[in-house]
Amino acid sequence: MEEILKAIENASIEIKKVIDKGDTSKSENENSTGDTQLKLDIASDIIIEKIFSTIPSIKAIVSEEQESIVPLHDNGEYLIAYDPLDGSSLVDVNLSVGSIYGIYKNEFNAKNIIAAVYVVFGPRIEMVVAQNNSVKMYRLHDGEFKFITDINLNEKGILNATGSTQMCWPTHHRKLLKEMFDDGYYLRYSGGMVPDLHQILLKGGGLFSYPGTADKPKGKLRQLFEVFPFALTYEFAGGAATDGFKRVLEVETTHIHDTTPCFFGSKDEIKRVKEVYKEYGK
Ligand code: FBP
Repeated sequence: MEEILKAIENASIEIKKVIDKGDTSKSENENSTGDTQLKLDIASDIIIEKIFSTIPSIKAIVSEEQESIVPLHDNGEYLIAYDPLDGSSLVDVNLSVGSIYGIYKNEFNAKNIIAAVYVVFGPRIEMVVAQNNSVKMYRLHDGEFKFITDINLNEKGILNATGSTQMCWPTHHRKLLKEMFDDGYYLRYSGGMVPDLHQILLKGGGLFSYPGTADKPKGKLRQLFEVFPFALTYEFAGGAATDGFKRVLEVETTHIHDTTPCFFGSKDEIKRVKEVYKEYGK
């Protein structure tokens, strides 16, 4: 695992150069979800694949930007699903973006995720590692990632970040959010999953949600590359993650690009989501 973390650190240093100097225009390709890929997405993907292909303990990888699983080393122990540059369209407006990695054993599914890493590219570059029931944050200083702090969520927070557009929210989601704002929650949403979830983790708690919507009944965020890694991170930090009804880490995967509705937060907010969804959701 140490060599994987080192590989992610090295890839992040390279990706930062691409963000700083890179071309933020669209490429001519679409990814498997039908999004037009930015040249930045492709460049970041190439950096990660090149570095991972040198690590013997990695058996196979799958990128959000690619169609299928790429086998690497037959005798490797780990499978890695990653989103090379989540929220890349925000680079153009100089908001934070991030990379997300889910580390699995045996098969790419929720049952088999054993560790997760994300890297935030903001005014600072920070890497958060969830493994062995703990969540640790590192920051890049003078070319090296240095340990900064353990991350632990409070039982309840004050931030509320929710995706999609209100026009497409189901009625029960609208009700949940209205009640939370009436209770004093602060709206905090940049449109980048990594910085939005990072903020909630570092400020002690709250709720991030991307529900099933009228236009995307199964949500937008992808299970293997985005949702499962953050679910593990939130659980290890003392919070929780649900699809509205059950733990996110009990959601079944039938295809590598499957999506799921998802809610991440401190325990109190997740309990609240489940109560509302149980009563009104389907
Ligand atoms: P991409 O994979 O297309 O970048 O989408 C992921 C994402 O940008 C997340 O980072 C973010 O939480 C979500 O989409 C925002 O979606 P919306 O604009 O619908 O709220």
